[in-house]
Amino acid sequence: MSFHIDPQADALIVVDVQRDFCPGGALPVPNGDAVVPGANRALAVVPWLTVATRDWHPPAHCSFIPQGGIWPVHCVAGTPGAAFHPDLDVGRIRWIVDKATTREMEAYSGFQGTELAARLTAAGIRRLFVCGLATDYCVKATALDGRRAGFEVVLLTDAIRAVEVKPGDSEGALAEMRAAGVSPARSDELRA
Ligand code: VGL
Ligand code: ZN
Repeated sequence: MSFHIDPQADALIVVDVQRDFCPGGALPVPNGDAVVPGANRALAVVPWLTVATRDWHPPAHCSFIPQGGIWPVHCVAGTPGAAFHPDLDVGRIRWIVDKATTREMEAYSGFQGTELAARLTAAGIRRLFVCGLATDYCVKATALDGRRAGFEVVLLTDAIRAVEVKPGDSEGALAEMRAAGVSPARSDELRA
């Protein structure tokens, strides 16, 4: 199947492709860097609205273990670990959306506590292609919120990887997204 990109109505959302979520980082997603080729392929095809979200935490964020949270310290704003993966084609990214930027608020979704939905709607966007990290956290939350905000959502299944804290989390996340009307595609099925 191929997906013809409508420059006026389609947006790409690249979720949290940051060093800390890749091998060698503070909260590595197994094979996290494997999402980069597919993300770059999609970035090369979507001509206008390409968005990258960043997990962008203050140093004592509530999700961190020292603060009583469940995650190792990761993606602290402005640190090398919060930078995009060095191979991500950042030159093609039009908007950067930072999330979970205050100490007391966790946000897995790129829509939570941001202007993303309003900005996409104002730009006339109707369909979102979503890829990135991690399938079972920020990708899932972003895709589901995209549906709730009224967008058609297509998941680039070759360009996502899961944390899989518990075995089955990845499958569960895919099932939840499917049930919410998120449809699957591969990055090489996108056509200009
Ligand atoms: C994420 C755990 C904590 C993600 C962010 O991007 O999926 N996961 N913070
Ligand atoms: Zn985080």
